[in-house]
Amino acid sequence: MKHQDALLHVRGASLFVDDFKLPGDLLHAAVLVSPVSHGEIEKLEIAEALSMPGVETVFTAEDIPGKNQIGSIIKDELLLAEKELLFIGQPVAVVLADTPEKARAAVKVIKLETIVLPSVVEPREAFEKGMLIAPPRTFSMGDTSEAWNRCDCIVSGRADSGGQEHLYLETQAAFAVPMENGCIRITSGTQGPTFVQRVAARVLKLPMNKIEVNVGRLGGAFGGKEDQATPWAVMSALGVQLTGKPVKLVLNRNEDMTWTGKRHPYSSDFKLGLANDGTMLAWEVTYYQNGGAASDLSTAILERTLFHSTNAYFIPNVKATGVSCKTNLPPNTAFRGFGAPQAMYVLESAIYSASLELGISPLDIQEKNLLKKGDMFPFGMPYEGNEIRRSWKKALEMYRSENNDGRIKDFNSSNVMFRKGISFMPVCFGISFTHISMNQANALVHVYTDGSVGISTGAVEMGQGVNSKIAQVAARTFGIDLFRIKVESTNTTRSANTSPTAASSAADMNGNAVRIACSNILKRLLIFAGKHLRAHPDSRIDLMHEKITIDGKKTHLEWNKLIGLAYLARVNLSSQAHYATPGLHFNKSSEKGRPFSYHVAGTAVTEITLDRLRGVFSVDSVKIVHDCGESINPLVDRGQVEGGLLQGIGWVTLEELKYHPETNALLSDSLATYKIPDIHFTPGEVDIEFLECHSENAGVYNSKAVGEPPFMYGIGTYFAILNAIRACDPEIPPVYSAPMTNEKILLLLQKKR
Ligand code: LUZ
Ligand code: MOS
Repeated sequence: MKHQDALLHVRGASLFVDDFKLPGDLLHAAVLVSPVSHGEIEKLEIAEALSMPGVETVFTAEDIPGKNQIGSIIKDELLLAEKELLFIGQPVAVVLADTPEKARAAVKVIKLETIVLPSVVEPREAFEKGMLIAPPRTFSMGDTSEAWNRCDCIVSGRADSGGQEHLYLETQAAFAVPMENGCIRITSGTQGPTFVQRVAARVLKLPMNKIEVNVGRLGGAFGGKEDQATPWAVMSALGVQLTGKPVKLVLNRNEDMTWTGKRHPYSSDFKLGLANDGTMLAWEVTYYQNGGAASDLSTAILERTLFHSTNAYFIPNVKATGVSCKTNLPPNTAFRGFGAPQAMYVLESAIYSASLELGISPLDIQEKNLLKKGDMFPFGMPYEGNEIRRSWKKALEMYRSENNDGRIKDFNSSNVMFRKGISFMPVCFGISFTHISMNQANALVHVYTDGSVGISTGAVEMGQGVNSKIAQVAARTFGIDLFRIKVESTNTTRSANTSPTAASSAADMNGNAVRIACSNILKRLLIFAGKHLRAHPDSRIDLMHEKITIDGKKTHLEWNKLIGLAYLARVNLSSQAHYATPGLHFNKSSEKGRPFSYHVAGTAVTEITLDRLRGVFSVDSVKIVHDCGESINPLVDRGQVEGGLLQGIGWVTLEELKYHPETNALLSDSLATYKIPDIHFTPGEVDIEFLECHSENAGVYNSKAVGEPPFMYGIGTYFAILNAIRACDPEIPPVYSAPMTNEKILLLLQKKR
């Protein structure tokens, strides 16, 4: 089955937030933000802006009727600044005017005078100054201090990884419309409609039932709209409350890139101890996370970093510490992988470093230490699958069967200008929100009298294809054709108290809720059909391919007819269902438990070619063996693997955030200066093989989550480049500082020893 929205997308007929036709009295919002990375408001004058043509009003923190607080896990973020300014892009005032241009023109004439204070933008500096978002946490297993004595080889070092701009095609956007009796309906480009509803209610001082949040679809999100779609939606709603008119707020690309948070940059210290044969014995790591100026989701992201500190490997003695550091950058936030890529990058750096020290290939160290069924993670959960080793074995067999080692060796010894490098990258990613209570979803299913079906869930369609999967689950559960199913918008009135569409788990959890709701209706229909057809009470009634069967034999009673008759007989044709992922628990004082319902694993083999004179490279091929469980939609899953891979390669190579050294203003604030992978950069070959797999604890209909895990295959490209550099000159010391840009490669190649 194709992605359900493909036709709409290619015709330009999909409706994104900015595409809706809105009433003529619509007001457009523009936001005045802090121009300094740290300071205080000395003077804020809005009189001139108010007198500009087309301006309806200007509002600031003083106009907020409820709480000026948008924080989720920790309540430490204001919607609009009061006195202190903590980052460039922090909202200060909102102008409402009859066009976006007039609103932005009025923003320019607001007088904002500030006192500039010293800023901190590096996490280690923040740590030394005691600027923390939360107390540090440590996950440990075994006894590292004792284990060092038994190691033949100990390597230590530092590994840094940079931030990443989400660059969703649709920028942050929302509009809000006044309804009867002080109620407000918000349309938001958010991954978390309930979160928008909750915060809007808090800021506007309304009960949640007076705020309805509707989400049609997002033009991409990647985590950037899990928390950070909220302020713009709440500002729109506040504008409605203050003016009684509809309000729309759409950030332009430059605003979005400069003002909103990104993937967390990390700076980490590692120490890895091994036996001479490459067996890893002890692992100590400290992650300094650059949290930005408010907590946002930083503590949850750091927690996932700790959960993935050993990636796909078993290490018996582990001590992993994470510190979330507060800096004067926009609050960093969720981004595909949610802290796990940062953890995996550090461990791969340590393995690479150890391989040089021991004189054995990284491949041999990796293979020797892959998790086996029953091996313990440092957080007290055993690894229950076998897909890590199976995917590795298959990837290695494919690689060896083509004599790639020989080919690359020949190439590197005969070619003057170019060197090839390869890498293997195993990935093991835990599925479930690490915050246990978030692992719930619900669905509301209506069967209409003409036999068509409408489905509402908490899942947000952001291009990833969750609606296609949900429609397939419904069609399969009922035993009817897919064309009958419509997946409705995500709406807090139809699906209440939902978790954000995140953690790769929306199809798993919402799909399961849909499965339960559909089977509730189906059970009633089958009882009715049995009576209607006067079937023997012991016979087995089913619905298959749109027809009722009795003991496997087709009858004349088909879906449309059945629904019409059931309605007349007053059978309930709707159901609401709830799903809570079973078996999850975690104790935050012992840092042990079972936080994940299962793991997704796979292995990527990356080959690159490096131009040793110019420092540029191309990714020739990436071959991936990936475990999707029993895929509901192989085409959609393949798209997720390809997209995740590319985004991961971009993170470790091209995508570099540059800030002004004095003002801390983002310099890479446009598509001219911030480069993400494009079609020319794409690997020559991307080969994806799905592992045959049957797992007990997997998602809906034994499928597996696919959104985030493939991102981390991209990390392999970094180490393939390091290998190609070594093939140019083995004396060049490796650096563990992502992204490995062309500029960095060139400087490394030119390094005088
Ligand atoms: N979001 C979240 C996530 O709130 N909790 C998580 O554990 C998570 N994991 C991955 C991506 N987003
Ligand atoms: Mo996410 S990083 O919003 O699953």
